[in-house]
Amino acid sequence: MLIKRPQIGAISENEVTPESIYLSRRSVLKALGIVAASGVALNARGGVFDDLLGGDKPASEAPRSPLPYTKDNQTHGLILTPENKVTSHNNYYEFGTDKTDPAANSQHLKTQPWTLTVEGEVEQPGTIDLWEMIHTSALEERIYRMRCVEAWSMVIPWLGVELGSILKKFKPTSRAKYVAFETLYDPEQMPGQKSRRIGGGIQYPYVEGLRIDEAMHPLTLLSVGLYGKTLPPQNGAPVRLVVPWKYGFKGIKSIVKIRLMETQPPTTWNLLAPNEYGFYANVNPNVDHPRWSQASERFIGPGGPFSSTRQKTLMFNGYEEAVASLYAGMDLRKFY
Ligand SMILES: Nc1nc2c(c(=O)[nH]1)N[C@H]1C(S)=C(S)[C@@H](COP(=O)(O)O)O[C@H]1N2
Ligand SMILES: [Mo]
Repeated sequence: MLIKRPQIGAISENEVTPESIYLSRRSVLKALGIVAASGVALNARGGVFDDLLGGDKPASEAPRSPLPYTKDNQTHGLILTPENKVTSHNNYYEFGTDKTDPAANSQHLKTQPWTLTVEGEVEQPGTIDLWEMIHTSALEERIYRMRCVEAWSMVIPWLGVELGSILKKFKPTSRAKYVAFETLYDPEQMPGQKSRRIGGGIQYPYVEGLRIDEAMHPLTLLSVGLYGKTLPPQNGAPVRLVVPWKYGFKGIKSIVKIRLMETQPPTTWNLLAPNEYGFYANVNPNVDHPRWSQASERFIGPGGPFSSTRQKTLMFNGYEEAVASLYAGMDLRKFY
């Protein structure tokens, strides 16, 4: 079996605190000699808690424009994570590995103009002028749960278009079995790509992938905004992927290239630690991460800057009815 049970001395489920979850993910990087131990304990802003939850106030913000969109009427009673938390507690290692680093370090990212290339197994490869797409598409709001593999979660009102509707325009061939995505590679703008210490030692550009049926699923969103406005840089401006039934790391940010492929593409976290992060990365409370439980999560919702609620993690992050059929007959412990 590929998934390891926690070993003696490892944290058990009921001992899991926000700090230990965070530190345990960082420890992969530490074991690889990438993150200095001293950097874990405290940061300049006053410690691990600040780091974990993000600042309460957003850092100096790049301008965001309001966008027209159709409201999501299927919120299923979800409580939204406040906008200031969505935009101040982030993972975007190109701008640093602490939760507050992306908001602090990404505000000057140049997002205009922006070209998205679509190539590979398509009859009509080409490019998308991203801002033209934003201004000419019927944008939808989608209120989705977001579950990070580190066992924290949010509920975010995204704006975007179904990825499938975009891909169809390029006419995928019958050989298109997978879709690969790539983030901008620009070390001059992204300090984490210049320095292994800042960027956590992952390989850049950040790459991700989906099976073609996952990419075509109506829940899969190419997102260009949140909370009614364009995306802030720290959340992946100007365009990122949102796949709500998968762990957050599948949601690749600031995408410049989409390639349809016959074979399964490599993915960033899987390249770094293949026994811990799989290609599928479907949210699954029954398949633990080798070093921590995935049965529950810390929901970052309304309330003070340090408040969060422990809740059960749902199969496929609550989207089981919509997506379980994609994995019929698959061993989800093997294909984690
Ligand atoms: N290019 C890039 N995309 C990325 C990441 C990253 O480090 N680089 N982090 C991923 C992880 S681990 C998560 S949980 C989500 C976080 O998205 P958010 O900051 O908008 O909540 O982005 C994902 N996309
Ligand atoms: Mo994540």
